[in-house]
Amino acid sequence: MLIKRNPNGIDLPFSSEITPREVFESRRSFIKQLALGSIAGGTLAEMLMREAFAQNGPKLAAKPNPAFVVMDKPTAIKDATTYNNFYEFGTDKADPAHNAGTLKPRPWTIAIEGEVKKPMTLDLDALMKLAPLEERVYRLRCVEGWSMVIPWIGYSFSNLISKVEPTGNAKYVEFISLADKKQMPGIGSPVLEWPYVEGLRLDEANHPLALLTFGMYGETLPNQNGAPVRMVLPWKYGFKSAKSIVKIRFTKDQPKTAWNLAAPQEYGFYSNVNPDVDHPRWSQASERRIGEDSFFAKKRKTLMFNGYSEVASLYSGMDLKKYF
Ligand SMILES: Nc1nc2c(c(=O)[nH]1)N[C@H]1C(S)=C(S)[C@@H](COP(=O)(O)O)O[C@H]1N2
Ligand SMILES: [Mo]
Repeated sequence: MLIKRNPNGIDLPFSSEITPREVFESRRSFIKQLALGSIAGGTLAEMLMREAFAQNGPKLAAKPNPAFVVMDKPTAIKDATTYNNFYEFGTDKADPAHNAGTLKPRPWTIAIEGEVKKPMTLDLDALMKLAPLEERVYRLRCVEGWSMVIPWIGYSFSNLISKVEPTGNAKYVEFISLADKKQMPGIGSPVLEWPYVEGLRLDEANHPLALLTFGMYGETLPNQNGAPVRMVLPWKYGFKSAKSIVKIRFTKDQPKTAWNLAAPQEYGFYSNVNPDVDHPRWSQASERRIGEDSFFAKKRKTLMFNGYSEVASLYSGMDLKKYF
């Protein structure tokens, strides 16, 4: 991965050149060969340990909600669980699957605080019971130029909002990920300010598409995908969807979010998928769909709001080039 050092000495680890799929694939087959013992440099036992750690969770039942399904073919679970961004476990796409075995997704508590009439601290089971779980097939578009289609399991975040009753002062919601050095080897490196923080305007968070997510592919979330609870915001670039959330704070002021702090000229607060607003270092007009992106495969055109045009009214009257 190419790391650009900016004048303040902050590393900007989002690759200016996306790791081509072929390179990633060849790396993966290298790892397989390593496991088969045909290349020196790692014992089979070590490889099997890592594979075991990367295993998917127990089954999680949820009724498909046909109102939230895209017709695109879902990404293979193998790809969705081995090609990840989760910098708390390393900056390489393969790192989270290899390293996230140290994350303990149970027991887990989540604190909901700030500008709410009913602040609460819930354990995972209580949180999961706030509303019926649904399966929804969403596209997720990474700011780096690739996308996946994943059957997620969760419920609209609006269910949680109504339970905690925001005060009249609440204008934003802040999502704070776990930052535990003992469980997360990547926390030692200063690639971002930890904890990873993301945020939404309250009305964005109330949009039915905003999914508080506990599972994928009929199973509880694998650690590398943000176990045990994360957001999925399909009309925004992937980095807005914070993983392994421990705290949700309702605020008066716009939250200071991790990527915006690291590189404000590159990652705005809104970060809606927008093919007309290029990243300063690359175009956002098209994307590679993971799984169909061989060297010769055509890229797909990126759609405004990632195709979720129903969110457009949230931004009426806003200059989306300014509020990128
Ligand atoms: N806490 C935390 N959340 C995170 C990230 C991260 O590094 N840390 N990466 C983001 C990015 S850049 C993307 S594209 C998505 C990837 O989610 P996935 O691995 O489930 O596809 O998670 C987002 N959530
Ligand atoms: Mo991303």
